[in-house]
Amino acid sequence: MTLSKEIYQARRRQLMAALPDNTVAVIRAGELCTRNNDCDYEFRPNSSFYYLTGFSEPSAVLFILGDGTSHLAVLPKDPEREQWDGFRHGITGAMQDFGMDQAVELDELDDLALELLDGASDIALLMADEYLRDQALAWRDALAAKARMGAVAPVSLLDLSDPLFEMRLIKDAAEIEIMEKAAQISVEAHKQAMKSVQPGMMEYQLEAELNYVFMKNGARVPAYNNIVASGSNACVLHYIKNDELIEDGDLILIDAGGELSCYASDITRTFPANGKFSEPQAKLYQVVLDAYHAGLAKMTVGAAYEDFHNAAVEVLTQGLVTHGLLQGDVADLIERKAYRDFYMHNTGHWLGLDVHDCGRYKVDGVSRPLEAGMVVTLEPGLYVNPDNESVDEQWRGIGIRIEDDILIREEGPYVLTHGLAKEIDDIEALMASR
Ligand SMILES: [Mn+2]
Repeated sequence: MTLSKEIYQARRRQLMAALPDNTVAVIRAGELCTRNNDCDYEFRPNSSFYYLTGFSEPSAVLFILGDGTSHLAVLPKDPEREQWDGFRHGITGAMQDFGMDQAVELDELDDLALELLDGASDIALLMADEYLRDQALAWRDALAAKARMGAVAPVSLLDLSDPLFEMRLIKDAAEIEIMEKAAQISVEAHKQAMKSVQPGMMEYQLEAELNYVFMKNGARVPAYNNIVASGSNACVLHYIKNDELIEDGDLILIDAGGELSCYASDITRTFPANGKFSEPQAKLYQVVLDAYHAGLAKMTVGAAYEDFHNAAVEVLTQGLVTHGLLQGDVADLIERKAYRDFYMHNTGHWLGLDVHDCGRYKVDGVSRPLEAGMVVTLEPGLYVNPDNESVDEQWRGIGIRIEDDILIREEGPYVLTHGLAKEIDDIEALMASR
């Protein structure tokens, strides 16, 4: 799915309107990365660059002037390289198909930069891009060295992260449509995993079912490394080895989402390998599910970002006390963060072009209010370390997380990842239909 070039042009103008007058913004696509010898990883453009251009060839560098006028340095057309590596848009394509006012070949990058930056007050860039920071200073120095010939060097570097990330944080209708498609592809992948799991499989064999459904439906790559964790592997939060045997009686935690047009989806489900939750598994699962529902109720316009996390923590802590994993007064245990032994991550994050998307969580030191158009994950969990001897043996090694992607709307939260079982009965019924 691609958006019209007018959408990208409007984004570039909107960004520049948020920066001081006489600023030139520079942002780059990123470089191809070697996997081994002469094999590269598949290229995936920098999310912010892609957000402003829709252009996904490596090495490209974008300059935007104050009025939104846009210049792109691109890989040249090269029949021989294209024979080996594939199509390039070249300068003509960059202008015609991507709405650039001017495009040049990459070997003219420095000339273009010096022409555009001469007389600009500031250079705005993503300050975290160390390489570009150095390059921008070199351009500044080159202009300063030509001062007697009339060149005027920019006086400062500005970080464009804040205005750009605030734009990316609020999704427009076109983005939401893509994100719901990505979410629904991932829903199908998780259904397929629940239907195909059998004790005796390797975790990566179950992972293959996810990748098959992602790709078959247009999500060429996962948005992040698939987590397929059986048994106590689920207690390792970023378990990606996925190379152990799935055993009868295990719970399986899958955290996986497809990427569509560079937009991420992010779903976690936890289900029994043999299709039926054991009693202790079901008890803790229900606590996490109740925390999910308590969190979802707080995902309304105007609620503070931290509210849904706090609501989930309260339910989780209460559940840990009810089942004897923690002892004491719930409010006091929350105050002392005693739940951290069993719940060590936050209950969500922004979602968009990056799975952990950009945007501030606090503004002026306080948790910011949720706004329509934000997409947030909701992902409470409980993880009982297999070596935790402070709890009864029946709980040890149980790891559970339930995660959906939530669009904040005026009329209330909308679950983009709708249609995927999470109630115990629904999961067992889906698995019984195998
Ligand atoms: Mn997540």
